[in-house]
Amino acid sequence: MPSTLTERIIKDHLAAGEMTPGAEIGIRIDQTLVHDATGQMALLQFEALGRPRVRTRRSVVYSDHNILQVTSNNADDHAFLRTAASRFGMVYSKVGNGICHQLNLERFSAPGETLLGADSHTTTGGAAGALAIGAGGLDVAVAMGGSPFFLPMPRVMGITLTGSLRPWSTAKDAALEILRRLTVSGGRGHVLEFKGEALKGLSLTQRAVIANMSIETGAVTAVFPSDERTLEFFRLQGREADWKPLAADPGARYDSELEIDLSSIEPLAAAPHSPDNVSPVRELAGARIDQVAIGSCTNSSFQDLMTAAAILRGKTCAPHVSLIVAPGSRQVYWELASRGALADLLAAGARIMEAACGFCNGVGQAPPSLGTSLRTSNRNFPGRTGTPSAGAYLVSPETAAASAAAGELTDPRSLGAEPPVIALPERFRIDDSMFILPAPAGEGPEIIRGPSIAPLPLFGPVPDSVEAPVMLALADNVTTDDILPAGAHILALRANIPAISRYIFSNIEPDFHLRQREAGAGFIVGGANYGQGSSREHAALAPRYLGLTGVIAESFARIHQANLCNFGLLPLVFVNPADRAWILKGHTLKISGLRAKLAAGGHFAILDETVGREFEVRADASPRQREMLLAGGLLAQAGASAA
Ligand code: MIC
Ligand code: SF4
Repeated sequence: MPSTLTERIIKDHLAAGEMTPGAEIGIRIDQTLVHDATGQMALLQFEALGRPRVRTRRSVVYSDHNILQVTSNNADDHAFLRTAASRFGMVYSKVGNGICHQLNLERFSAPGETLLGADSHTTTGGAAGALAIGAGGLDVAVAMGGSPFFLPMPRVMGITLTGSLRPWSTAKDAALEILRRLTVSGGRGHVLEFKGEALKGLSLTQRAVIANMSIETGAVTAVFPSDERTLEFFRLQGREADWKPLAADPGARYDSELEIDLSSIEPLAAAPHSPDNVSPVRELAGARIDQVAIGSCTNSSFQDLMTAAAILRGKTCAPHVSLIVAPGSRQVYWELASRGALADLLAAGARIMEAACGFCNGVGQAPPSLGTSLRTSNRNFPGRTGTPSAGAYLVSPETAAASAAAGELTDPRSLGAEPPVIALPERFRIDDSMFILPAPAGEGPEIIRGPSIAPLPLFGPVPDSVEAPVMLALADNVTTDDILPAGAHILALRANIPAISRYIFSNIEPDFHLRQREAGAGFIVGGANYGQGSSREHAALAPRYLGLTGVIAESFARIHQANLCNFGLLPLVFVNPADRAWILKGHTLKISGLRAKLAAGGHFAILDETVGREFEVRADASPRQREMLLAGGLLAQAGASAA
């Protein structure tokens, strides 16, 4: 049977299970990545699992998120990551080297390999023909130890691209068009596999923008074939030897199909507060803006920033607008500097940031209260900018640059018929000196544990009976930014669960943590696609630490569902979704004989004692995950002990 590219890579890496869509499979992982928001926990967990050294082909720890250093926490975290990485056999990427996904593409991506990253935008690696998947830190820790990564066998959505992008329409607009069509949940359970004649017209950098934002549709990941355009990028990186061609077999069958004519796409923007709230820029033109931020792992490549600089050359950023530019990597930074583009940006009044995530998840550059930010990043969830009352539009670098000069949301086509043409060098400047190689096996430094690193919390088994309140009843598409908000002050606590737990649901109810602690146990009621967005396992780990028992929802986002199971929190789905309407905040729910019910398949009734009515739920958990839940989570099941 002819295989899709997705099936081909999975087949090559299959370690457990059968490739039946929806059934749990285990796949072997070639490469992993973690960073300084997820890596502290992942490395503590790796240590607790008792593995002396990683068993992957390559594992990299990046410092790119937690960079503001307002207190000593960030630097303490980095010292921990650097020394633990060296000891455990991982490459460490220093602060200033760039954003993990951009760096992975530049230096480590490999067609046909699997990459598991403790970051949802690991999907970016699909641009180079890898099966690149985001997961919680604990799942990545397990994979670093050489064990398979488990996930439901994805369905494959074939997305055929036809035509070619018109002047001023970009890969970002194509990514937004996909979101407009699929919404933030339309990709759930699927790998988006790209094909079609139009691929010839898309560079790896453009493909990366689309692969990056595929996670916003809820997809497992996206994958592009590895072809001449892929080779072109590998040449620029001096890595021709890492390239190989890869494509789906002719006649491969897809579970569903979508066709997108690139020539029909015009400049688009996702308006506050969801990446699928997409409209043509021309319909939104004139909207007030206070800030323009160009960068993030979506749009911070050489081509993106050179284009923005060329648009801004000779222009000045509007007086009321703060213009921020953050290159994706040191390589991009260097190329911008050596070609005079940095000077153009400076002359236009841009504030040049370090090569890191920065503004993208509220680490600095928070816009003013009730302000509006125009960003080239991938998420505009409420509060994501670091300012709870601000809103953000997601746009291309072209739209961002045009708008910065005009002082309002502006269609870049107003700048003339042809956008700037960016010539590529023969080869980018290669300097890997900010990647620190690990110490040889058996050697390595003492692991530095500064005051920012708290011991790993371990939890007991699921109780046999629960009587607990509904703590919150929430809408559809709850994001992990809602559960644990973004922002530098919160991110600085990623290695300290007791401290970070104070911020759980804090944008919804500032004192939620006190109420949850007092209640001891509790449930969250949610709608469809609960836990969409980031991979942060803290959004499961910290609620569990506060005593939460489980979440009852219509459906869960893949990564968050796995994180809930990993930390022994029950992910329960309504058998009859209409029940959600009458189960209100403050009601008391009762489950008895829970352990036996979970062991028997996890389909049972819950009594709402407040209204005296029962409703049915099903544990959204594989048999492996139900065992894990019974044990109290993955670490408890593995008999892990904290350092
Ligand atoms: C994000 O973009 O939301 C983050 C910050 O990169 C997260 C990682 C995290 O919060 O730990 C992600 O995408 O997984
Ligand atoms: Fe960093 Fe933003 Fe990309 Fe997340 S989405 S990895 S915060 S740049």
